Amino acid sequence: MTSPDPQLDPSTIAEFAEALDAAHLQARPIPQLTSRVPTLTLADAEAIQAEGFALREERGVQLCGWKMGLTSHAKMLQVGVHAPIRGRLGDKMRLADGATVRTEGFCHPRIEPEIAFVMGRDVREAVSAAEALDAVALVLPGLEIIDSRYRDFRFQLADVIADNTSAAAFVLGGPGRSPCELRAAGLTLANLGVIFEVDGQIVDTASTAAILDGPEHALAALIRSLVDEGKGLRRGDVVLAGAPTAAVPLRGKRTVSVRIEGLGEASVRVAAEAG
Ligand code: OOG
Ligand code: MG
Repeated sequence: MTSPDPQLDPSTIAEFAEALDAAHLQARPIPQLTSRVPTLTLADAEAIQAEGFALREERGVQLCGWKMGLTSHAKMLQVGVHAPIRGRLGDKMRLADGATVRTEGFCHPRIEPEIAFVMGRDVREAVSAAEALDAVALVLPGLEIIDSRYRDFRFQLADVIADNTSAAAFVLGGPGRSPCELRAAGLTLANLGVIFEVDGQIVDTASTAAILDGPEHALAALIRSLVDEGKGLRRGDVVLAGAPTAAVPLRGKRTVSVRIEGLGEASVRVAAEAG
């Protein structure tokens, strides 16, 4: 994933990062960047994502990890983009397990199940999936709220990368298990059952096998892409592996939860919208 240099000039990159940031702050979606610049490259998109996150950092947000997205066929089919992507997680995106979410602050929020990793040590070089898992302290059930800052939740690959892969909020549930504890319990990370429930009804089920060749491969792919750019993961970083099922719209729902075999569950409540 070594990116060539951006094609756009720095002022256009800054303008696009600010437009996406304003869409996020005002919960008002904007036209896709590729409708203005059809030749937007992935390097441009990465630069816009980095610059957009820097704007958040200026407001006091701290990077607390990374997310992989579009790592399952269910997700790729849902959004029509067929390549894994990588986005930044900020500490203010994290909600407590069981938190009540207000949907007014989002453009068109959706929610999806996630497998989350909490890193037990720094990783600064490319590793195999097994080695990546060795650096993990805890594997947790999670939920991610995604919110495209583009109209109609439609985008091409470069658009969604520029938009920090639709990252909006996430919840880590529990109790979770370390990779060792999972193995000792006879469970395989790459084949855990996932049950996704909305308002007490099962809306989807999956296996973690839906995520690449298993969630640890998403972690290893993330590490490779970071190391390519001279970055890495730090102890304590959170990594989301990508949803194994399609996402569902959050508005109008009351409760959403995920149960993952051997890991426990995560949930949110949804506040009724005023008016
Ligand atoms: C892109 C984000 C994808 C996942 O888990 O696959 C993602 C989107 O669906 O808007 O977070
Ligand atoms: Mg996700």
